[in-house]
Formats: sequence, structure tokens, C-alpha cells
Amino acid sequence: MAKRAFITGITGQDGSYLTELLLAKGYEVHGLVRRASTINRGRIDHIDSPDLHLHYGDLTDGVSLVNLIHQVEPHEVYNLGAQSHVKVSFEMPEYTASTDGTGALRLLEAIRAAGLDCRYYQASTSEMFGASPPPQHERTAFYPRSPYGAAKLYAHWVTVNYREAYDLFAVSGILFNHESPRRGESFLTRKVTLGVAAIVLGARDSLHLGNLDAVRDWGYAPEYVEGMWRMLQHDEPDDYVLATGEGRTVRQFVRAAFAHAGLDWEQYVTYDEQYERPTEVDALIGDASKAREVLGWKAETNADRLAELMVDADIEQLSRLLKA
Ligand code: NAP
Ligand code: G4F
Repeated sequence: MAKRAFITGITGQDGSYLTELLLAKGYEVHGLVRRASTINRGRIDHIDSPDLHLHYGDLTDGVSLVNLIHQVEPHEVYNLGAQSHVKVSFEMPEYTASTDGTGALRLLEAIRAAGLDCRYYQASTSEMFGASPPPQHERTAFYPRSPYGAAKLYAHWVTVNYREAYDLFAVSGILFNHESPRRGESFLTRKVTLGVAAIVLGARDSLHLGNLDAVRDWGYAPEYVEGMWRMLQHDEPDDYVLATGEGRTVRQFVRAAFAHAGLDWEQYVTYDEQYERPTEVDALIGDASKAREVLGWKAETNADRLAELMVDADIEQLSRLLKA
């Protein structure tokens, strides 16, 4: 019998790659989608499989979660759904807390109420480390610097608590930034690579950014969803950092992306205060030794290669759009 997986956030960057991975492994995949006035499934539209099933629901709506978990009876649950933009979390703190924080509690309670013997993955984040200096690992103190980081920290601890209190196989993947051509357009890497593509193709002549000094550890999303899956296949539930171990400033990423297209970034990038956050996370660089030793997981793609592959993908996609 095929294993059944239930994924929240299936229409997002990670959800789409995880769906491809699980279908290739023979899973039946059930995904939670939000109702919207227009269909928003661009990242999974290309998947044509009788084993993919989509269900309406929302992490802020506990009844929908209870009903779906009861109906699907999944063997594995991946909670990837979130209001995942740090800057937006300062503008929508309560909604972010409900989706990213209490949303995890609602899902865990739905699993508990159904009495299921299933495995649960929580999408935790390096943003929980916030002001704690790098390198950050599983034992580093948490010090979130945004409503997003604080909401995710609640979800992280409630996952640990359900593991200890109810013996649930619940794990938290503490993932550092991971990107791809499917990354949302308002995150730094994709904003930059889309901007480079538009400049190369003559569709615009400048790019406005905020803080260029922040340091991030950027990896490649398809490799990180493989790490999520490995966490749920291990004998014991535990928490793991996934990261490349290499830090880059925003400025370095911008320089690499423009250079790959043969451009000098300083001629195109201007500073815009509106992209600053009330509190910034200055530096995130992860130590993923535990995932390497216990799960055999290692990031293969670093930020320079990532900048190249994302610029190439955006130039190709935008030229197709401009020709259409
Ligand atoms: P993403 O592209 O922003 O996708 C977020 C997903 O969550 C989308 O499918 C979105 O649906 C869904 N969602 C938003 N609000 C929801 C709600 N109220 N109820 C149900 N679903 C909702 O995020 P991602 O980059 O794939 O990240 C996946 C998860 O990992 C997130 O929890 C994120 O916080 C976490 N994380 C990401 C990174 C990273 O660098 N990418 C690092 C650490 C942790 P719509 O398509 O309808 O908007
Ligand atoms: O791409 P970002 O918005 O990602 P951020 O804030 O690091 O959060 C991402 O990674 C987290 C894991 O650490 C995830 F949990 C979270 O869901 C999300 O995926 O910003 C990266 C850096 C920040 O320091 C920001 O201040 O880039 C800086 N930045 C400078 N100019 C900008 C911009 N960020 C954005 N989004 N847009 C700008 O114009």
C-alpha cells in the first residue's frame, strides 16, 4: 500500500518540490490549498499525477484541519504552510501568529484527536536564532527578531512538547534560507535575479533594495526538501539544522547575480529605506553537522552557483514572456 502524505503549503516553493519528491517515491500526496478568487497553483500545475489530491482548508481554520486529517489518515504530515515573509510579519503580526504559530498547534491537535500513528514535520527556521551570533546549530539559543520568528518559535516548541507529552513522532527542521527559480518574487534572491533578467532584456533600468550588509546562508530548495523527508524516515524523532555553512552578504549575492549577466551591480542598484525591517537579523550561518552525521544530508549548491542558476532561469522565463 502506498504511503499517504499530507502537505500544508503545497502551493509554495518547498511544497512543490516536496510533492515532486514524494510522488517519485511512490507516495499518495494530499495537499491543503487556500480558497482564493483566482487559482494560485502555478508551482504545481505541471504535476500530472492520479496520486496528487488537493483539498480546501486553512491553517487558521481548525475544523478544516480536523476533518482533513480524519479523512486522509496520513502516514506523514509536512507542515510547510506559513505567512513566510519576515517584513510582512511586522505589518500583519496577528495573522502571522495565527497561521505560523497557532496553525501548527491546530494541526498537531487534529492529529492527536484522530489518534493517528503518523509522523509530523514542522518547518522551523533559522529566523528563530535571530540575534544569536553565527555559526548557529541545534543547541544555539533562540532570540527571534520579528513577529514571524516569534510565531515560528512557538510552533517549534509546541512540536517539541507534543513529541515529549504524547510520544508523537514530531520533528522540527531548522532550515536556513533556501531558494530556487520557484522562490517568491518578493524575497531578496528572486527579486534580484528577476531584476537582473529584466535589466538584461531591456525591460527596466534599476533595482531598489534595502539593507545590503545582512549575511545569509543561502542553499538550494530541492536539496532541502530531501532533508525534510530524511528527518521523517529516521528511527527517532529529533530536530536538525539544514544549511550550507557558508555566509554571504546581500551585497555579495547581488554582485554575483549581476556579474553572471556581465553587469556591474553598482550601476543599477539603489537604496530604498522601505525595504528595511524595524529589527534586522544581521547574520545567519548554519552548522549542519548533525544532519550530515545522522541523516547523511549535505548541501551541494552554494550561493554563487544559486545566483547563476536563478539568473539563467529568470532570463529564460522572462524572454519567453516578453516574446509572447
Ligand atoms: P512559501 O513559498 O511562502 O509558501 C508558503 C505556503 O504556505 C504557500 O503554499 C501558501 O499558500 C501557504 N499558506 C500561507 N498562509 C496559509 C494559511 N493561512 N493556511 C494554509 N496555507 C497557507 O514558503 P516556502 O519558502 O515554500 O517555505 C515553506 C515553509 O518553510 C514555510 O513555513 C516557511 O516559513 C519555512 N521556511 C522557509 C525557508 C526558506 O528559506 N524558504 C527557511 C526556513 C523555513 P498560497 O500559495 O495560497 O499563498
Ligand atoms: O529574502 P529575505 O526576505 O529573507 P529572510 O528575511 O532572510 O527570510 C527568509 O529566510 C528565513 C530563513 O532564515 C525564512 F524563515 C523566511 O520564511 C524567509 O524565507 O531577506 C534576506 C535579507 C534580509 O536581511 C533583508 O533585510 O535581504 C535583506 N534585503 C535587502 N533588500 C531585502 C531587500 N529583502 C527583501 N525581501 N527585499 C529587499 O528589497
